[in-house]
Amino acid sequence: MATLIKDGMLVTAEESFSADILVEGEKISQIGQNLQVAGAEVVDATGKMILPGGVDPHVHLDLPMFGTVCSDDHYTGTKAAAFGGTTTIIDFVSFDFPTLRESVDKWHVKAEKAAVDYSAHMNLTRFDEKIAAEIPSLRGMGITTLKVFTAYNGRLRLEDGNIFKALRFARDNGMLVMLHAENGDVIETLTAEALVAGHTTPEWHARTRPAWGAVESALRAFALAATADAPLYLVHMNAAGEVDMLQYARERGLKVMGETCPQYLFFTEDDLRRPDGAKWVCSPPVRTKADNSRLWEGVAGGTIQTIGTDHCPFFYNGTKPILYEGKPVAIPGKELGADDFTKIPNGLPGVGDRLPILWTTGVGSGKLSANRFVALTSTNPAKIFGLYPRKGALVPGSDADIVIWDPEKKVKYGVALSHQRTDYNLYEGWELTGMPEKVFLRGQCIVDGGRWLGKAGKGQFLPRRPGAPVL
Ligand code: DUC
Ligand code: ZN
Ligand code: ZN
Repeated sequence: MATLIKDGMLVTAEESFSADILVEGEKISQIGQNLQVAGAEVVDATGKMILPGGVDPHVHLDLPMFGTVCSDDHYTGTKAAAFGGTTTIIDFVSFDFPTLRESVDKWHVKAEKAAVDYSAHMNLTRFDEKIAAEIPSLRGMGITTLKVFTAYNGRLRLEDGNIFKALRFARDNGMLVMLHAENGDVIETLTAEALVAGHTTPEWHARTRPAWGAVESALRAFALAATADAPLYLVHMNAAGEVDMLQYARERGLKVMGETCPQYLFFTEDDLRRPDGAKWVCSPPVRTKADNSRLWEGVAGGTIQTIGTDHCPFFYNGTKPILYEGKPVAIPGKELGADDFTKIPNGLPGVGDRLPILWTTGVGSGKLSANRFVALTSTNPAKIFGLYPRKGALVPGSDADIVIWDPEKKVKYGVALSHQRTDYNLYEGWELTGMPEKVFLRGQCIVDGGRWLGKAGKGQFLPRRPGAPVL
């Protein structure tokens, strides 16, 4: 079965041009002017833009934490992704079993109900000789990225010496280390003091995780990467100083890259001080308007390469069911921390919001060109994570992951439109112009306006190539 998408404006990371796209089977087979194909189903895209499906490089699904679990699993989260124009997500494997292999195998069982294509990063949260010897085998499992943490003392954190060793293993195996940059020692001290002083409210989540910890930890890790001659990718950048450090390191030729997330572009500690401030609790925390502005400069100016979401949703009130696909669902969430900010599950919904929110606030406001928008949300993540040009591209031979984007569509956005399985949306009531109209996954239309045509299990695991480029 062939589909011919006619007269749309193709938007890639490099250019925009009017053309027709022919999809045969799961692939784009031709792009050109006035294509005529007998028997093809024709989709008229006049007045619409044609984007490569979004690639979200930072998503958490079905992740147990804080005695509960994040409220989207691999089906509900990928369905929400699709409604927002994202057709590939990269999740994280928790290193919860004795070996990397067992941890990956267990993750595969949970992930196989995904409705869009998916891959995973490995959380490297323990390190010894035996684990080091197993790292090269991850390549055979299609996993070429290792996330390390300088925070979460006694749980997820690796000491600097082990991060340095991990960087060298990654270098020797064409893999990429990703860094969660915060200062675990400072957080431990400030949190203990805050609790003794009787501070319970969400704003203390941010006050005990200061921006300087992110800044010094980022620079420390860049120095380790330079010494190891290895690439490094800084996840969820949230502080102006991180952008400064990334720029400083890149200007000196270091192989370092960065990602931010929409929440760090819009929200501040003031949101944590609202009566419903727990909705904004995530780690690292949202910071100040000056941080928002510097991060915007970073994404617009090229210092930052990608925008992911760090999607890790919880209910605001997990005692009150919502209807999801006609059935009541309630999952314990932010209310767990009503009396203690350290018990608020730290994560936010966002996988479906990313493209609609960034289109209006970035492209609509003139901060980003449509091409830069595609680079940040699709092409660059596909390149950095070894999926390009199968993903992130509109060229013959690419997977036909295509978003027909209506740049004129106006909506009042919020929980009713977002499809994430939770009871709130950070962008409630925002007026947006520009939304996905149809979304294709490998040639199949899975979202058509408000209609869901996708299915659990239709997503494919994407093994990723080692040796991906540093952008
Ligand atoms: N880091 C993440 O990337 N996501 C959730 C929490 C965290 O610490
Ligand atoms: Zn993190
Ligand atoms: Zn994350």
